[in-house]
Amino acid sequence: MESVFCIQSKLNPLLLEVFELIKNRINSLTDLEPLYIAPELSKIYSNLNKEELFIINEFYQAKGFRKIHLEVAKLGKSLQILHCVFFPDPCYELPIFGADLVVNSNSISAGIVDLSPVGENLPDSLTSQMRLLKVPKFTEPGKLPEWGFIFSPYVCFIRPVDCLEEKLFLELIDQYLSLLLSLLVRVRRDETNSWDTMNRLNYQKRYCLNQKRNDKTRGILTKFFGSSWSDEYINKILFECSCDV
Ligand code: BLA
Repeated sequence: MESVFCIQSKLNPLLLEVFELIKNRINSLTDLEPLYIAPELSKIYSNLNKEELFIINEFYQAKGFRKIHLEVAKLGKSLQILHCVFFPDPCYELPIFGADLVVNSNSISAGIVDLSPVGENLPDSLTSQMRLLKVPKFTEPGKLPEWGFIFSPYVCFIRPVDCLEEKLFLELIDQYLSLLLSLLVRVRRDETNSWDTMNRLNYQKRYCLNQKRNDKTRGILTKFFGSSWSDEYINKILFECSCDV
């Protein structure tokens, strides 16, 4: 079976480190279970005109999370992507963890990580912890696109300029995951049909709708797979949110 381990020699070391780090966090979750995903969408591979394309998707469910998606993609010679979203179970007041790492010609062209709110603001206890984090001053911050209002004030969007900044970015991802998982231990579960639960689910839908406006993701997928495949992939795999609680 093709897995990240079989192709790791072809992947950027930072991307692999981020993958390992997130995977370890996922494995620490309570009641972890893999979620079914159609085989033609879990491992996508093609080798056209020496352009090697693969996408490996993993989906899980765990206490506090209705869906965790971890994806590694290599699209042609120069582009590699790590994409990860922890969609919370809306019964819990937990933010959405999202991370995107784009490797272009073996250097990181963009790194984005956030704990995004599922209400007007992040929970107060989380905000006070995030304020205490020593977020490094990266040399090249990115400018968020218009749909970026879905992110929290603590979103980190950068192009790391050297190994030190790459390491610092990796550590930040781990710190955000650590805060998320420590919050999970403290929050109580609300009723499925409570107003708070419904409201948080609506914010998840809004998050997905706006992520779908990312023309860079759509553009890259369309270039390699065509527009109807790309639309279906974005709607069904990356940012599907038709869920009932
Ligand atoms: C940017 N996303 C990008 C870029 C590419 C992709 C090529 C431009 C990088 C650059 O400027 O050098 C491509 N990302 C992908 C592809 C997939 C992917 C093909 O995940 C999946 C197969 N995107 C997310 C998540 C977040 C996110 C979870 O999927 C945030 C938590 C953010 N990506 C994000 C943002 C940008 C980006 C904010 C910058 C967009 C812009 O500058 O307009």
